[in-house]
Amino acid sequence: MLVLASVQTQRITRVMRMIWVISLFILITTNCVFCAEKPKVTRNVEITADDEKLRDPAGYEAIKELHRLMDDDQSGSIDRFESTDFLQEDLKLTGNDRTRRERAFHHDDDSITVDDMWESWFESEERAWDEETLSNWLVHVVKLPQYKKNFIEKKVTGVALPR
Ligand SMILES: [Ca+2]
Repeated sequence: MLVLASVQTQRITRVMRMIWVISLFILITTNCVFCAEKPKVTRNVEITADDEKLRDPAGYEAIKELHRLMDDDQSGSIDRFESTDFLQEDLKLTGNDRTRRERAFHHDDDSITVDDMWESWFESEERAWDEETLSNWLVHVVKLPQYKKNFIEKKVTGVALPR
């Protein structure tokens, strides 16, 4: 009687194991077939200026420092008087060139905060410059061709400009 029960238990265990293996096989093959038919999903993730502060902390700190240099009274924003002063005294710009840059800097905003500056920089074409575009600017606009080789070797792109 005991032997019969033992044989029956072994049979049940074998059947259970077989059911488990078949279930596992079906699960794996079903998933594989499902995966093979599923197109690869590409997610379009939009990076905001706020996100980029965390991704490029050195760039954000550099913009903060530039803002601090222009914000003479350290009020937290650059007014038109401060930007004019910066363009005239520090950059030695006068006439139409100064007026054009002042308009481009302020647009309709009389007081530019750090985040305003950061957002402008984040959205600028220059920030997206690749190594070649940046080195061309260095040679033809800044007139420092002697540094082109260093910039290319260090793979400097537009993102690094304010640093
Ligand atoms: Ca100020």
